Amino acid sequence: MNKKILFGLLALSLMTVLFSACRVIDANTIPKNVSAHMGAATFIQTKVEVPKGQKLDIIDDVAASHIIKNGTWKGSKADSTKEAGAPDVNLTFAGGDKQSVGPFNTAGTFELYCTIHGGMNLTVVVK
Ligand SMILES: [Cu+2]
Repeated sequence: MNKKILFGLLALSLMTVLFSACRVIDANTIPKNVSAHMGAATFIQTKVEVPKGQKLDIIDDVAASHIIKNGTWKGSKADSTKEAGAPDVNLTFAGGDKQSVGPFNTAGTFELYCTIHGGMNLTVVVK
């Protein structure tokens, strides 16, 4: 009988230690990446602001493929110029997926474009 009580007390103290080790973290205090959403053939918002040192989440909201690289569409011509200080971007999206770019460690304006869809540009302003 005493052994059972002792075991019970041990289990209780162990559980107390385990539970107190779990901290509740407010989700709002975790820094979130800025996100840019993509539709079938466009960026939903064509300009995003990213705080210096942070990453950018690119989210494909639909079942369309996209290949996102450094550069921009100038009319019907793709210009794959990568600005100084821009992170290397070469991401293939299959549809309904999310990938991160960066971190953007240099302040400035950086252009990203989709090689599949003409005119599909995103301007990233890093401050
Ligand atoms: Cu695209």
